[in-house]
Amino acid sequence: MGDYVWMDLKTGREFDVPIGAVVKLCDSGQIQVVDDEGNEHWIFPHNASHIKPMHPTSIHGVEDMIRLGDLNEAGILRNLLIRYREHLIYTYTGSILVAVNPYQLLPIYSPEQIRLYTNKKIGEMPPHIFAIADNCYYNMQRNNRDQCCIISGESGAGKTESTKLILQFLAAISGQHSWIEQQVLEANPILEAFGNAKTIRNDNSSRFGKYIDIHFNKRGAIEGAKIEQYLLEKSRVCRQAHDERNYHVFYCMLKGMTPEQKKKLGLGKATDYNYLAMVRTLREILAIRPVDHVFPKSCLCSESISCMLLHHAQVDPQDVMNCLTSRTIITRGETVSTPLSMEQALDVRDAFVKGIYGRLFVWIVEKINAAIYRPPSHELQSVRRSIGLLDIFGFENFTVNSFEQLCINFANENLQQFFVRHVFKLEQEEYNLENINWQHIEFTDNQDALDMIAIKPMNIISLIDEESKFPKGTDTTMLHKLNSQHKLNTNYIPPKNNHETQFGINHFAGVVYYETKGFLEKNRDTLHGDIIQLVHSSKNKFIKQIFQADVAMGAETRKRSPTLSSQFKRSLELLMRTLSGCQPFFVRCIKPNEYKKPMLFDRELCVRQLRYSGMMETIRIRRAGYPIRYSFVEFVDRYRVLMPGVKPAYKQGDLRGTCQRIAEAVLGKDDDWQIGKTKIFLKDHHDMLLEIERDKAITDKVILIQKVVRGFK
Ligand code: AD9
Ligand code: MG
Repeated sequence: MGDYVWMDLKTGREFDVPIGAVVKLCDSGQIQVVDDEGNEHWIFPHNASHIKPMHPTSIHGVEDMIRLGDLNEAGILRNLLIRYREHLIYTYTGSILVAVNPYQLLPIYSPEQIRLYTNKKIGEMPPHIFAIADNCYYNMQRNNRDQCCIISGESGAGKTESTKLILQFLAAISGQHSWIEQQVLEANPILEAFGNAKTIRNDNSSRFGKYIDIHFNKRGAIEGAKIEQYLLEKSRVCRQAHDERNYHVFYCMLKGMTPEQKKKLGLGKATDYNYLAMVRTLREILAIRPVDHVFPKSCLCSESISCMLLHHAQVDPQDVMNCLTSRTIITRGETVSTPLSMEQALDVRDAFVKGIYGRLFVWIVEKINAAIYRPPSHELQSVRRSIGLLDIFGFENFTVNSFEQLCINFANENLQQFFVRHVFKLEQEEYNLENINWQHIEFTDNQDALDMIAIKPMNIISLIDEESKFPKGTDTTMLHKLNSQHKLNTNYIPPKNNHETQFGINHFAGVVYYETKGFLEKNRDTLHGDIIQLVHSSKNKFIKQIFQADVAMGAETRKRSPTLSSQFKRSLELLMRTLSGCQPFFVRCIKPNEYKKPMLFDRELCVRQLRYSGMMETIRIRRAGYPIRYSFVEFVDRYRVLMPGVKPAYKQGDLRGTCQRIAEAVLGKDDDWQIGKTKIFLKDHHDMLLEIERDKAITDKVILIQKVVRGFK
């Protein structure tokens, strides 16, 4: 009675795994159990195989999942569940942090908590995002290497909140309370106002990716930062899916400005604006607006955005009208103006608005960087170190997915590959190279999917790109090309018939179907020459400034300018290169339910995320593996203080032997560490023990020196 068991209901559903239960009653061979969700079950003798005893570590849970006795999905899931119920949202897998979104403010981020986590080894304190931040900082100084923290998880899982917490911690412990730290922290609300919006997945969804690189001087104080932004979702400015919203800034302005400020800017209330009131399609616009014969001019005119343009962009009203209702084409050296259809006119208007907003966002980030970034002086370059925090838009799979989702999911494939490469591939390669005892651990590799999307010749991105540059290319011809190239690839799902306009990709996090309508237009991302001309004629300095590059380019160069996907691909490649040069930390955010509710743990939703992120294999490799390694020189020089009489590495004849002697003396001969050809391989707890002993030894030495000095006096 009271024993804990695993109960496998054998439902056969893909994401259903055994659930924990406690035995309440045993009566004439029948057993009554209550499962973790409070449901009662009677188990009859013929079903006895459905229950199995639970390992003691699973009963109350463990802080580090590599200690789990039940190393299976059910064990991992229950561990997170029982901790979550006690508001213990953080759990380690070695040094990888798993964070389950609490959807409520927990009292665990106070200045007192920051103090408690400062200068501690991982494992000394309960798991926490602050411990990761502290370790990043400590490693940066100890190893004199740049660090990065890769925060992943699907939309709404808690990446942005985690990023802000790490930033808060670093700003606090860098200890200056300087103007620059303040500026770095205050950049966030501005970025979120312009780049975040409510989606069905997340009330504060980041619609752009960001990499914040925080720079530290040699004393470890923040001396500046630089923000790199990736691919803001511009289409949201004009159109939002049902139950979603435009960027926060619009509502903030309308709600937060004084009546005088609003009057000055000619602003009304949110419902006055189609762009904010979620009017989605032309048909819907027509449904609420009776079409009189002067459409589209009057419609466009009544659009607040056109009024705003006249008001703020300071352009000739007639020029605006011409620009939105007709198009100038040069044929055989003659300039001809052709009228636009209603639909085309609305598209031009939307393209202009997206063009303004996209450039405005880039300008804001540049402005922030101008305030927080200090270019390194030549001699400083070698001493400056940095911690980079990566917070990109999470994996997305909506009912309808478009070009934006393809880019977002492509970025997530890249991150997953970075994780796989770092945690599984490079790790095991090194064990083999160093010839230590090692049993290979299998893992799911998403390289094939990534190859198909963006790496191998004729990949999906390059085909979309090629078709975008081809003047006669359409979304349909693009889909044909994708099909003929990839229809046999297991990661590609072709349309079911000739009428269907969507294709699917088997991503590491699940299959996503992409609606191809509008793909090329979005990828080309060009503004018609008439619009650029209009901007050129503007008397508003700001508008002119943000379009400066476009005006300077000239029509022909503009046509050949890189597409969105090729720019994005390039910036992702640069990002991956930056990350590869750093020591990485990983934070895996888990979204516990789809309702943004506290204390609600949807087991199937969670197991799905744990499965695709490779958590099982991660625990396995972290448990069996040796995450800490030093070259013999590094090890001897760092820990010789623990063995009286050991000379510095450069004076050693047998470095390997000296390493072995130190490790045997401090860690014990039979403990699970190994010596390879050029390095010593350790577990996290070995590192902690060595560091604690080293701290003690150094402190003892300092005390001794002080005594001697005092003796002299
Ligand atoms: V997206 O890919 O940008 O759509 P994120 O960034 O993963 O997504 P975000 O950090 O914005 O998710 O978290 C979503 C919401 O969860 C937040 O607005 C908070 O309400 C909530 N959240 C996340 N983490 C925490 C936390 N540590 N404490 C309290 C949290 N609430
Ligand atoms: Mg976010």
